[in-house]
Amino acid sequence: MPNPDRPHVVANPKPRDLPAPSVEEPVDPVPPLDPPSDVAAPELRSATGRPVRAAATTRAQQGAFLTTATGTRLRDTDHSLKAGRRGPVLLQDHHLREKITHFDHERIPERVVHARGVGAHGVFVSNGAAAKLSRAAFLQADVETPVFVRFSTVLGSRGSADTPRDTRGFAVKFYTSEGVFDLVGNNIPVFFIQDAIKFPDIIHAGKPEPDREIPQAASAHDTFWDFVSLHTEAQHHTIWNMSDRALPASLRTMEGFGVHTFHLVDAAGDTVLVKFHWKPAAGVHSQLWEEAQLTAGGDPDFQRRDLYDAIQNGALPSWTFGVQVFPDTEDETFEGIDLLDPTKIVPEELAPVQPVGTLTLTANPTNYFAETEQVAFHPGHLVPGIDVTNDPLLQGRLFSYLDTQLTRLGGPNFDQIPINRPHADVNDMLRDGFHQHAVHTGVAPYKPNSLDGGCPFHAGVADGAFLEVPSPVEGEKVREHPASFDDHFSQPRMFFRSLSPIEQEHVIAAYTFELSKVTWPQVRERQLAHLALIDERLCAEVAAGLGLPAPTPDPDVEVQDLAPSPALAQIVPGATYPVAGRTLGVVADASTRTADLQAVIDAAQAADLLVFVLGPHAGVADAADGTFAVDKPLYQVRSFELDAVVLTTATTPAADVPSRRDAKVGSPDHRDVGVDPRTLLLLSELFRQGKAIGALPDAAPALVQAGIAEDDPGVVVREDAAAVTEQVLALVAQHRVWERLAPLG
Ligand code: HDE
Repeated sequence: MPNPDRPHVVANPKPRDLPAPSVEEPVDPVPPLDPPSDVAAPELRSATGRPVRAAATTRAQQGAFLTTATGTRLRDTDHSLKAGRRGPVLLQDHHLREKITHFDHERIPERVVHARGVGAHGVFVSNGAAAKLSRAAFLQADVETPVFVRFSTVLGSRGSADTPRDTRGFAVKFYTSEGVFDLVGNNIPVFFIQDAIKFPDIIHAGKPEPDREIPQAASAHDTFWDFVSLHTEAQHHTIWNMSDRALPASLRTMEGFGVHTFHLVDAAGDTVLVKFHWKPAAGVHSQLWEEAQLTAGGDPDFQRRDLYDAIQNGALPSWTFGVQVFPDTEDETFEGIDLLDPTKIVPEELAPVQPVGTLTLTANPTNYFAETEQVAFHPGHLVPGIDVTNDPLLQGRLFSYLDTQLTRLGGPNFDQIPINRPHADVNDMLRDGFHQHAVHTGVAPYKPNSLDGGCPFHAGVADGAFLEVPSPVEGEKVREHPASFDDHFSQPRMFFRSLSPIEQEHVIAAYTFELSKVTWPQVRERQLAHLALIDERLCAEVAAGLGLPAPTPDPDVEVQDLAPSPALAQIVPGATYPVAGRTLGVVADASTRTADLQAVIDAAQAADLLVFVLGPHAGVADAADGTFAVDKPLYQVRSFELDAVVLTTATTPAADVPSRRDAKVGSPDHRDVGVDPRTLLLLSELFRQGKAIGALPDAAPALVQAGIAEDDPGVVVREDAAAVTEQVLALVAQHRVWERLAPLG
């Protein structure tokens, strides 16, 4: 137990502000606890969009006593109703049957794609720059619009890990005064396919193979590569998926893209074409493949935890919303790029992203199922001032997202689920159906009518009606795409050649790893032929890793040498980013001085980092002159959880080392060096992952044993604990110590 007379150091992330539970089961009836302050719930609106004046918790369970679903109080939920203590259960036990029946139906079908997701509430504040382009009310200057955001992976099931190599969904629901606008985007600006009719094909190819249902949440398998190597329009998205973009370090460090081109329409009916972008304030940052793999095993919930923790601790994630703007010309191209082709980007150097507002995530959901699982996005949820284009991928999506909710959310009334309710009046003449929450009045849900006084009436443009862009349409019915969709390799080449050398190495490693998992040599060979078209070196390096000859590029395929786009590289030498919400480990043990430990914690917390004290065991541990609370014992912590570390001590082997209960202890030789082997493992992993390492002089022996020199890049050894921490934070601001990851030679 901690000695109250000795200094005691605690560095936990702020606890949720809930009353501490008692050890004994409480027996005095109390009403349900209020939710903690870091969460929010969908704003209280009626099923038809009107604000409801009631406390936010009105929707949650009420009263101190256990009841049936219909409010009858119950005296026992631990025993079924039996004919005698040892007798059979009676069919008349309505409580048992209600409880079990409801439980049997607790699960709904997970999303066919994007099943694994995490959501948060937030606010979007427009800066007004888009007001000249669009009449949408939420884009006018200084308008604040509540939003709900859901991030997701694409391929894995709902229980899969957060960190596979995959595209991430970035879906934003704006509850505007003119109805809901959903921007259902991804963290990669292009898509695998140009036409929605191919969506089942790419997803069937990417999902676990149907015979054995493996691999889970991974593209490194035969069917994925079979498809993308045959359907070559997938090559651009595939190279993005092989890049660091597919391994975001945190959901807070992802860019987002609307992918398709949209119309913006101003008050006069004039239109422009735009592409939507989200730029993270924290900068674009990714995990290394080693980290992603360790994370999937060590903490499959890593990214949702990171998002929740950041919001709970006030390091509020934020993004700038921006648009690339193009004239709405008849041919719908810009600088020769077909704006209807979702496998193409427009480089930012040709059309800069113009900021139009800021999104800030402010609260975690109160209930995962009610909000994150039941939220239903739909690219057809549009508001006046924003309209779709003829992008054939977007056109198919306009059908799909309504259709899928019928099965997933059990009927056509999913817009009435609290998280989906609009913040605008609804008078839609849609009636009945499963789970109808509205109690509609009147007798005439049809138009024209006179019996309900003619209500509802058509709105004119002056009343804020949605007006489709009146684009002329003509043509023969064909199952064909325009010739401009045919270039599948020039932009992948531009992408690869725009990356920094470190990112290029990661792309090479990713293709090599993934193709090494492909069992059919024919598929490897086919994909290598495409890499030859993208970039000779990329192809040669991957081929070498696979032990195959590098093919020569097919002379019949014309690939353009487009100018590189520096904006595509995410590693920008010298760039710094906010450190709020990043993680620091502080290693301490019985030789640590509490003042040093406290100084590290204070300096890091002053910069809003999450600080974890790493110690020899859980609970409270002894320091040289006091005690400290351990957040993560050495047997539990792993490098992927930390952005940097500061050692106040070299650590002597903890009490559990001799038992070798923890496999990380490794070989018995470690015992001879007098340093806990887990500290050495942590240091060597952090070092090779390019993370900052700080140490007080007492900790220097651990660096020596880990083979790290004091003058290695990103290593800080100093007397003053606060000064060490400051320097470490300056390194964290660069995301990583890139010198350590630069290709050798
Ligand atoms: Fe989706 N997609 N998608 N998709 N998509 C779904 O809708 C679909 C596409 C995206 O967090 C589904 O409610 C088709 C592109 C996100 O709830 C489904 C096509 C982009 C999410 C569906 C595409 C996306 C989805 C599954 C080809 C980026 C998760 C459950 C035309 C611009 C939203 C659901 C959330 C979800 C269909 C292509 C993004 C089946 C047919 C391109 C972020 O309706």
